[in-house]
Amino acid sequence: MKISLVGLAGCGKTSIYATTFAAKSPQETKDFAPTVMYEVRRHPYLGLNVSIFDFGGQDQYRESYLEKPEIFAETDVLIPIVDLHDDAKFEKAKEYFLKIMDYFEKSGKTPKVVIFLHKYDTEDFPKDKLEANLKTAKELFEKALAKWNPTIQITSIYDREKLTMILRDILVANYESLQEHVQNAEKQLAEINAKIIISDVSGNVIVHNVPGISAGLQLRGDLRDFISACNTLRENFFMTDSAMFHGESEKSEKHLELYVFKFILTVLIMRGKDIDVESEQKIKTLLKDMELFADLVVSAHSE
Ligand SMILES: Nc1nc2c(ncn2[C@@H]2O[C@H](COP(=O)(O)OP(=O)(O)O)[C@@H](O)[C@H]2O)c(=O)[nH]1
Ligand SMILES: [Mg+2]
Repeated sequence: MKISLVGLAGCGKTSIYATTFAAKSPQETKDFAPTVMYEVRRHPYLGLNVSIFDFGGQDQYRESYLEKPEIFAETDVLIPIVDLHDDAKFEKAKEYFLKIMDYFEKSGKTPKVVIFLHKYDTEDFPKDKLEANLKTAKELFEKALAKWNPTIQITSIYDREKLTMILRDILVANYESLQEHVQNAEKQLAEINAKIIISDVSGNVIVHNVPGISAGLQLRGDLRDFISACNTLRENFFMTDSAMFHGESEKSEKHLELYVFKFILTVLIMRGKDIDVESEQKIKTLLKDMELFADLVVSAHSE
């Protein structure tokens, strides 16, 4: 799967990548150096190889991509990024996006387009100006790219939870019918009286109900290591596709269960000794659904 981030210099491409995929904090992006030419980062997600192309936005590089637009080829999802703090460049950004779309049209294969109206925050920026720019940008870019049925998202690295969920949905949408399971799980998790984290075996969080457990898509290091170790044992010791691990504290006050489904998906449950019957039942339903989810991911891979 190839995701291409495009936009003028300084619009926030590298920051979006860094705060979601690479566990960097929004503050750390402040002194990023401009991306030279383009950078490709590979990131496994649900057993799929995702390549994120970050196209440097300075004038000379933009020119060179447009001269050799083949580097955009095979893009599955194009994310044009608009800097809402810089309305003077809206027109220039529009021209650039249209030139890229022109290439896709000529190549006969257009990607899915998700426009990010980005920097929707008042970090060193006045609120009224921000709202005015949002309105202008929405109309301008929606109209300019209408032909390709874009989805529009309003984003900021300072609302990282939201940005992460938007990217997760883009990644999951690649597998048909998975979206529904993710939404289901989200609903179920809100109703269960236990801490639950659903992630892939590489520690990319898909859904959770534990505040502060992840930095963007990346699960906290200790839990990521635990999952990785269990997954290795599943493979080398149990030699099965799926396995379950159970731990508890000395006086059984706290319980921890890890389920690995189909060498791809994991469900980590942290709960107290006594859990209500209703939650118990909901956990069972959730596990069944996640088992099915894992099957769907595996079959999507073999297609
Ligand atoms: N206020 C605000 N600043 C951002 C946001 N995203 C990126 N930036 C800042 O914009 C500047 C340029 O970001 P960078 O990711 O290097 O832009 P790129 O040239 O498109 O890769 C950095 O100082 C970032 O901290 C955002 O959502 N809100
Ligand atoms: Mg950059």
